[in-house]
Order: sequence, then structure tokens, then C-alpha cells
Amino acid sequence: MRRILHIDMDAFFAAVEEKKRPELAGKPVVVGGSGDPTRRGVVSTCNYEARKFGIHSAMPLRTAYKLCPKAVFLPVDFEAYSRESERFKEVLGQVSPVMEDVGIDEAYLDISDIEMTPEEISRQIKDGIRQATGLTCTIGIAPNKLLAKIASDLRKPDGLTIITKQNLEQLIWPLAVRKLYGVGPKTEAALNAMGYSTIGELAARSKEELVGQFGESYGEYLYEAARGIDDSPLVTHWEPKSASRETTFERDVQDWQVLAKTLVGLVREVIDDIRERDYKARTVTVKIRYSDFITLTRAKTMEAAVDDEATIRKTAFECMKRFEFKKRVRLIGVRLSGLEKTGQGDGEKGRKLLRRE
Ligand code: TTP
Ligand code: MG
Repeated sequence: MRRILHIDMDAFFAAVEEKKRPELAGKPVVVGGSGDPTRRGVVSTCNYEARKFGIHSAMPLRTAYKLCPKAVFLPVDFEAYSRESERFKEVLGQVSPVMEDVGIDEAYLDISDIEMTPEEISRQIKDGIRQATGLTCTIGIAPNKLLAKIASDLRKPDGLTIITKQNLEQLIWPLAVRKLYGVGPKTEAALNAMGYSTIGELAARSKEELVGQFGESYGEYLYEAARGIDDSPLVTHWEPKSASRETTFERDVQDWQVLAKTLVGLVREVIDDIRERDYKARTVTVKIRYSDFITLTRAKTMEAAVDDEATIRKTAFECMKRFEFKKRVRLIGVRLSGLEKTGQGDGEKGRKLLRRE
């Protein structure tokens, strides 16, 4: 019997902001756009304090401001969120190597082979994530991905919901059809118009009826989903198109020595990333973000794909020489692309470091 865990971080962007600025504790916090609620832009997310005022993701910032003028409005800081995202996924990777990375704040983990109760696994993950990031998350555990995702949405924040064969009907049948994977706003409206508002109402129909109404493939999908049936596998492996590493300095840097040393370190790390998966790279790109946030890249493609440090370092420095260093540097990054497989290796290791594009 499979056991799948779905994890979703609580009020993710807002929680990272609260961690960056402890003085925000207890205040309504809204993250979105440039952080200026008098300008255009939408809410990316808000903390639970702000949700009490009716604010939610995708709402115009101006509407959010009307609902709660005293809320603290902040711009989106993707770099900070990606850093925390990597950290919490590292904790998951230590619990089980079979992970599907679904987004910046969520992932699935196959815990079938772990000899602990769901409560123990959840405790270990929550404690690990709290230690690594200071953040809270909500966990759902179920026999498959479909149910695990529904479960993690049931009790937030900092919740744990376990769906089993025994409690499945009681837990999911009262829920809106929208909670099923693959039912978006349009499908929801269509289903509602046909008289299906809850999952239980779908489950009350025979397969033939649903196929008659929705066609073979979607009808069968709805029939199975409403009964909590799903055998979709975790997608744990993507062919990487590139591997990259970057560093944001604590303080903006002008000293060439510091930049060069950081570049050498990043080159080493990114080479480790591709070597672990038996790739070589043809193109090296260096990215520089200056203190005014202007970001430039310089790339060079080599004659053949390589994974040796001396060649890649030399190429990275050739890119480096094509930047101006009059302004201070906020961030430096290295990317290897044009990846070519060199042999068979351990496909799981280092997966999280390799980026899909
Ligand atoms: P969610 O997990 O949907 O939301 P959340 O983590 O903020 O809150 P919850 O406790 O309910 O899980 O999305 C994760 C992050 O993705 C969220 O912090 C911000 C971003 N996001 C957007 O930028 N736009 C959106 O419309 C949504 C839904 C999320
Ligand atoms: Mg979340």
C-alpha cells in the first residue's frame, strides 16, 4: 500500500517576510507587486492576520488596501523565497529520496517504505523545517497524490490530515468539486450548472452516467477521483536544461578579489551539480546584478561539452571580463547549459539543484 505525503508551506511569501522582519509579528502582512498598494498589482499572498480582513491571493492590491489600510504592504522578494524553498526541500530529501517538486512552496514525498507512523513522519518533517527555516507547514498523508493534496488543504496552518480508506468518504465527499485536481474555475462552474457541487454528488453517479455526461476520459477521471482512486506516480526526474548557482552578498561588493573568489566557488559547486548526474556543459553564463538591481548576463559557448574545472573556470572569467565594475555588485551567478549526458549515473542525487526551464 502506497503512502504519499503532500506538504504545503503556510502563507509562504508572507511567512518568509515575517522571518526577515520580526517587528511584523502579529500585524496583517500583504505581499505583492512592488509593495505599493496605490499602484497596480495583485496580492501574491498575505498572512493569516490579513486574511481575517478578507484579503487573498490574486486580489488587486488596491482592493486589499481598502479592506485593511493598516496592513503592511511588501514587494515580492523571490530570491528570499527560493532560498527558503531549497532549504525546506532539503529537509524532505533527508526523509525520503523519492520527492516530486511541484512548486516553490509544495512537494510530494513517497513515504511508503518508511517505518514510522504518519504522525511521527510529520513531526520529524515539521521539526526539521522549523529548525532549518523557522517556518511552519501543513501536511497531508494519504494513499495517493490526489488525496494527499486534498488532505494538506483541509487543516491549515501548521496542520496534519491523514486520509485513509476508512475516513475517505467522510472527509472528501462533503468538499466542493473544485478541490479535485484538474477541476479549475471553469470546470467548477460547468459542474455546478449540471448539479454537481460536492465530490459526494459525483461519487453518487455510475461510471456510465459520468462518461455519458463528460466523455470517456474526463468522465472516467471524475468517477475515480470522486472515489479517491489515483495511481499517478511521483515525477521525480526531469532532464535538466541547465544547472545554476548564485550568491547574493550580505553587503554589495566592489572588491574584484571577493568577486573572483565567489565566482570560483560557484563554478566549483555548479560543476559538482552536473558531474553528480553525469552531464557535461557547452555554455557558461555569468550573471551580475548591480546594487541598482540592473542585471546583466554574459555567456560563452565552448567548442565541446566539458566538465573539467580549469576549462569552465577560464570560460567563466572570460565572461566576467566583459562586465563593467563601476557599480557595486549585489549578486553573482553562474549557469551551465547545453548539457550533454556523459554516462549512466545516480539520477536522484543533486536533482533539486538542477533547474527545469
Ligand atoms: P499557496 O500555497 O497557495 O499560498 P500560501 O502558502 O501563501 O498560503 P497557505 O497557507 O494557504 O498555503 O501559494 C504559495 C505561494 O505562491 C504564496 O505564498 C505566494 C505565491 N502565490 C502567488 O504568487 N500568487 C497566487 O495567486 C497564489 C495562489 C500563490
Ligand atoms: Mg502554501
